[in-house]
Amino acid sequence: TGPVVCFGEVMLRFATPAGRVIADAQSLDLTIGGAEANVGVALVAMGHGARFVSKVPANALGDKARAALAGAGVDVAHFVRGEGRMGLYFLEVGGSLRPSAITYDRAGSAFATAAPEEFDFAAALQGASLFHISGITAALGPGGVDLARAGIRAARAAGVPVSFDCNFREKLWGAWDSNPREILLELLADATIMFGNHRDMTLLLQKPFSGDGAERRREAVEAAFATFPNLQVMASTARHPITQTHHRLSARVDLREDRHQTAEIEITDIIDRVGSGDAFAAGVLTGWLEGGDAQKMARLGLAMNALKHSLHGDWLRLSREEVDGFTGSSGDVRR
Ligand code: KDG
Repeated sequence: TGPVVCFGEVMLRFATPAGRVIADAQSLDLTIGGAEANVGVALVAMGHGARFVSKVPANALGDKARAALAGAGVDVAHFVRGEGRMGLYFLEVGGSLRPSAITYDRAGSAFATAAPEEFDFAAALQGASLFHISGITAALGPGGVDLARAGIRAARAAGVPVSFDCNFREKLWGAWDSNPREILLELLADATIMFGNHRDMTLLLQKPFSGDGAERRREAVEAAFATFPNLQVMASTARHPITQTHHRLSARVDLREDRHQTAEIEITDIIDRVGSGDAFAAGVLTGWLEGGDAQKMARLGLAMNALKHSLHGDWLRLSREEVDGFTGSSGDVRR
């Protein structure tokens, strides 16, 4: 199979040491994030090709992000280097008593201010098996919406299926006069694979879909298939926090003619859950690329989602053996 083309903003991530608020931190751990980049890195770890299309500033920060992705095995030939600043995000690491918190410092980034014509989507999409994008790009502002539209249009023109992770980011949509529902409905019309949790579905379909209860999830899936005629795969996770560092997780993948809902698994001693949704997406896409059924996609997604909670940083770079071992060869995820 050809590479998955991931399109989005790559960011520098600065995390406080555990037990320190930003106000008191004297050092910050620097790693690389950005939802679509995270998906690319995890796909490569699972043995698939990923090509990342993005724009970074022509300076040491942009070069660092590009080099880190290249070091993880992602094809960065379609990175654009140019005007603008690097997008940053700061993670105040929580713990058993306090949630983690993200502060963005990304307005006016090289990516967010890029024009669609700066990207050679047609070249990047050559031989690709999938185009992966998320709602974060559109949430960046009207320019981001244009970028998302251009990428999806190019994928359609090239006959490459689109994977879309809704990835609702309230802080980003709330920073401008946006209509996320209208925009996401438009972008999702061309999606073959969709990732959407209960919050995304509530926004899109204007009905409350709480994560609880198989019945509600089934309704949300039915509504998604009815609303988006091109949709073939709908994937979601449900998370039930017990404490800040102990959650129960399950995954559900629906195809038009097949579905699988995993059992709930316990995630304890959570080290870092940022990027777990991206790891889930990469797991589902791995199953899809390998021609797997709903069960394989859901099990790989859940295993990678779960394993990401044990790792610092946004990225899941584990061996395929470890992920497959966690998934088990029959039944549901082994604990
Ligand atoms: O999914 C992880 C992302 O939230 C993180 O990398 C930052 O891309 C990011 C965003 O916009 O939230």
